Amino acid sequence: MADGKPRFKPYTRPAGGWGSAAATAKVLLEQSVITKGSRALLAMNQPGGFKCPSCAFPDPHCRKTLEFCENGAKALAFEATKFRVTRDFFARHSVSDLMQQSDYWLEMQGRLSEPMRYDPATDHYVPCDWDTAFSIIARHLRCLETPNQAEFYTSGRTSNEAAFLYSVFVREFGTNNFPDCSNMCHEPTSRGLPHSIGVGKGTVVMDDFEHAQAIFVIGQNTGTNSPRMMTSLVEARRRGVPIVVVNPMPERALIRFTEPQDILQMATLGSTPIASEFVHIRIGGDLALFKGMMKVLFERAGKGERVLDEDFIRTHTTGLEQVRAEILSLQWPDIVAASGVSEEQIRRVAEIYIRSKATIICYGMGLTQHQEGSRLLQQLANLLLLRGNFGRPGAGISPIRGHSNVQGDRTVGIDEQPSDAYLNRLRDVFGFEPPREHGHHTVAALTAMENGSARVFVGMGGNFVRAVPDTERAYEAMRKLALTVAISTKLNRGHLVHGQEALILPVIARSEIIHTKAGEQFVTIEDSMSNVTASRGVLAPASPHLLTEIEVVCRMARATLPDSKIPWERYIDDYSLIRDKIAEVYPDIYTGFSEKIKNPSGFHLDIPARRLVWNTPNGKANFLLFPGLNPDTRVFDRDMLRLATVRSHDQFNTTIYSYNDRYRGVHNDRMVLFMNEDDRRQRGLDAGSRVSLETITDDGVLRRVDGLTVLDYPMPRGAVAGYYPELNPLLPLEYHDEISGTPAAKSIPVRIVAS
Ligand SMILES: Nc1nc2c(c(=O)[nH]1)N[C@H]1C(S)=C(S)[C@@H](COP(=O)(O)OP(=O)(O)OC[C@H]3O[C@@H](n4cnc5c(=O)[nH]c(N)nc54)[C@H](O)[C@@H]3O)O[C@H]1N2
Ligand SMILES: Nc1nc2c(c(=O)[nH]1)N[C@H]1C(S)=C(S)[C@@H](COP(=O)(O)OP(=O)(O)OC[C@H]3O[C@@H](n4cnc5c(=O)[nH]c(N)nc54)[C@H](O)[C@@H]3O)O[C@H]1N2
Ligand SMILES: [Mo]
Repeated sequence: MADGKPRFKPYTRPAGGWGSAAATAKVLLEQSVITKGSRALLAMNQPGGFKCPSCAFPDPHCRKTLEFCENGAKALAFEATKFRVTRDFFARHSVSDLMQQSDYWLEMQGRLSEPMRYDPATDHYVPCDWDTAFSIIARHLRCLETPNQAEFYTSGRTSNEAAFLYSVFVREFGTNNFPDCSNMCHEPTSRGLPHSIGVGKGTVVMDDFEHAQAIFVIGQNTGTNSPRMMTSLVEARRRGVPIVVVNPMPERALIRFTEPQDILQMATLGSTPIASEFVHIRIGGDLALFKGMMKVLFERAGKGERVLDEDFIRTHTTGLEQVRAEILSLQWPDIVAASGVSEEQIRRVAEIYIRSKATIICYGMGLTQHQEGSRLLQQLANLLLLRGNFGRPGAGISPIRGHSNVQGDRTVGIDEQPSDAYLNRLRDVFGFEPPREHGHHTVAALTAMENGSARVFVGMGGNFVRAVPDTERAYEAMRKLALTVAISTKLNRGHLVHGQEALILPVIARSEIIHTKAGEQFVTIEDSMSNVTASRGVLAPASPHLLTEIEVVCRMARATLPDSKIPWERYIDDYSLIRDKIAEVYPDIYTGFSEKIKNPSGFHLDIPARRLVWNTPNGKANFLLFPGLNPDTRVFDRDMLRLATVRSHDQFNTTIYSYNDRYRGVHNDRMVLFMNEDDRRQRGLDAGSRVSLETITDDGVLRRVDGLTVLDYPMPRGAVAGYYPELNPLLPLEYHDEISGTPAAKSIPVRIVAS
């Protein structure tokens, strides 16, 4: 538990600044990595160094000596920590004992240091040498009735090289079951945008931020989750570029920010206002906002104003008329009610959009994690297409990805719905016939585990049971498995909720040196803007017993597929051989990989939409129809509130660094419910009272979380927020986007019940 009394005090200063510097120093001290940590910090995101293990935002131009970022430093400190989870630790604590501990406590125990196997006789993890571990995996995988009984999860810290080999191994083994953290994250981007613009990635690069005339930041807590992006926003604001922030929570860093890189600002305690326009949207109200903006454009175009880019629309797009008709049929009172935003403000925001000749729209989980997340994003694409905001400097769509290599992993084959063209190349390059049947994403994998058709789960990083919806069901599903394998760096709940047999396989982390028989190796990652860069660790590995992720994959492959013709052993030592294979399988984007990666600032993977080439079936960018104003299924209940589950400033996904959320004024507590004061009064509740939340569903299952403290917070009416993963028990597995499978973690229908 938190070691202090819960305290709630609104935070009124700018975000960033000295508070950030102090927090960084504190965390380095706590994890006892002051000198080692500072040395590593100097190498982070520098040419020749390693890539920050935290978020996927690109480095701002590689030009600063110390790219300061509080949350990057935290991610590093917790990776470089001096604490270790040893065999003695597991001997002291049974798994049932560990299950009683909090996620925070588990994380604080430090780095995993040797492979372990679960012993059901004693309920303890016991040491297990690597060869035994691989033979256990092989035994289980080889006795399955079909390879589709195994699920191979990936979390987005895994390098391109490791993820690529993992995807080759799993396909040679015979399945496309690739549940991925991306399935809970930016999958609506990957699945929704290709129908619109022919590519499921962003079309913006760093330079575009310097040419943009307006920037939208939608559903994203930038100062906490992609802090390096703040530098671009500060610079844009100083140039007078309007920034429109759309969020149900007035996130502090998006209101006012002190740039820790700016010595003058730091010295004078100055700060920059960020949002020139803050749109206090209802949860899920974005669809109505986008449509309202489009309505303004269509209405004004109808009066003869040149607010649409007619040339662009004529040359590059189809489908405008049906979209125009739908939008013009919508009534303003409905748009205002659904968005929670006044017509006046929607017109003002539309005006900002119209005046800008180059607009970037950035977005995060506030848009993707809805029941119709993919179609919601297609409407965002419509909005951009109307003014031709593609293929010109300073314009485009910019999904801000989560994990540092989540985009790269998908590019190199972590995909449960691979195309035939890709599978053919894989066959030609590696000489085996890959499975053609599409596999499971995260929700489907969980369903298969639940109904007993899945028998083995392998997790390449991550913390599956804690990240997925319906926590109780997920625990039960996991416990039905014959074998669970966790390839990890830190202890987490996923090691404790396990199958009949279970393995923990500890690996070398991003910040650590990889030394093989062929000498020192580096890996590569792809950031949110499709730049591929090298990452070379600088710290000694946390333990001599760790393997690289690559070696784990290769030895798992060799043990499972003894007759495989693929030279797995060679890839263990020489990563350039892996890159050569990546280049062969993806000639369009990766030709010359080994040469190009010598450039210290890496290289950009082609995004056809940037060149106005549309990889859609009709070769055009498409205006797509999504009738209505609500991206979430309607459940009717008089007392319904929409719950967004969000990250605090002191966590990385399921990893909890502390119980504080500085910018939201929360200290020593994570069981809180951010709520509008009038919603609270209407329910006869006192501020600070304890309540329970129940999910509104029609499946007859009671989903309930107790012990939440109500905080008065500037939320829109009808919207509440609380923390992930504590509130995941409230999120039904079935509440997900049909197109992408992404759970609607930002819009859970709930009601408050007395505690
Ligand atoms: N330090 C740190 N960095 C991280 C992570 C971390 O946990 N810690 N996680 C990484 C990962 S995997 C990811 S995906 C990203 C996540 O980064 P973000 O996308 O910033 O993630 P969240 O904190 O989940 O919430 C996003 C925002 O959505 C808003 N929101 C909620 N509902 C709605 C809505 O209906 N409409 C709109 N417009 N906004 C809404 C919330 O108020 C919140 O500000 O960050 C990555 N970086
Ligand atoms: N309710 C709700 N649920 C959500 C979300 C939400 O906003 N709300 N967000 C969703 C999102 S966006 C995401 S991306 C998922 C995140 O889901 P995951 O990616 O599965 O979760 P993480 O917490 O990032 O995983 C942390 C674990 O990864 C391991 N790890 C760390 N670094 C490495 C490494 O270098 N190699 C290996 N092999 N292992 C490593 C450590 O053991 C650590 O405990 O959660 C999703 N779930
Ligand atoms: Mo994510």
